Amino acid sequence: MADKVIVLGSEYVSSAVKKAQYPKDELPAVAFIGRSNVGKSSLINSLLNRKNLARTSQTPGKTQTINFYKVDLKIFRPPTHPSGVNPQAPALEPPPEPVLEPSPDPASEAPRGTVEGERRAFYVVDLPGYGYAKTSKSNRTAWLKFIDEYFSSARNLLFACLLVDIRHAPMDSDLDMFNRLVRLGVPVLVTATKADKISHAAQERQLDLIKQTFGIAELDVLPYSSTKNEGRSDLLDVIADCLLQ
Ligand SMILES: Nc1nc2c(ncn2[C@@H]2O[C@H](COP(=O)(O)OP(=O)(O)OP(=O)(O)O)[C@@H](O)[C@H]2O)c(=O)[nH]1
Ligand SMILES: [Mg+2]
Repeated sequence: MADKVIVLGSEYVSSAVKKAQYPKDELPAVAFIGRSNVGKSSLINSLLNRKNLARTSQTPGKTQTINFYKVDLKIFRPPTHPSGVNPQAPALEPPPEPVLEPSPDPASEAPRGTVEGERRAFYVVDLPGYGYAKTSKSNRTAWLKFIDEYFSSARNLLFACLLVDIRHAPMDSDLDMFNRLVRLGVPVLVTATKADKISHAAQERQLDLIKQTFGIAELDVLPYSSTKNEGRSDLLDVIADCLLQ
């Protein structure tokens, strides 16, 4: 389990409309997928502590290409006892995370004290949304082919973050996408966006409804607010744990 995760930097790398345009290196990746306008690009900006790295819009269908962002993390683990057990050692405090805008100078991030962080790089992949009402049927078919191509050929994909709006039950298109990912063997983390738009009590109710609709009682659904950065450290922890495995 990661103790603290710091985003050292992030940069746009490339956009793709076909496989030949995907980055050629072997870096691990986390892909973000969900209905148009659900908040994928906003969540990516929040996660990476950037205002405008991924382009957001009130008009659905903003993201039309597969966009790759390279991210550098520093991951701090709790100190482990040489015997392998982890006794109640006094906690070594990792440094607080600074506000990064734009990407900070990594040198200024050097941890203080004796805690050594591990650096890991990975891709954040912003995928175009589905369920956009104004899209034609042929566009939809092309979109599905495009997305299937990505998920069936993506190498080193850690997991897909499937975003649903916390205010609504997942729709058929969300269930289709979930099942598609499961069939392709892609691990899925369901994330409920725009959590700031409802009260904490309503969030609990909606999280239950989302689990029920996906039909998996033990499904972990992570609430997220991009405007308040809520859920950010949980999501960074999940990514860091996958990267360290
Ligand atoms: N209040 C609130 N608004 C949000 C949040 N996340 C996104 N929004 C708003 O929802 C709208 C859509 O956000 P985007 O991040 O562009 O959504 P997207 O899923 O990338 O959309 P497409 O690229 O069109 O598929 C924008 O107006 C955002 O400001 C959130 O956590 N809280
Ligand atoms: Mg987008």
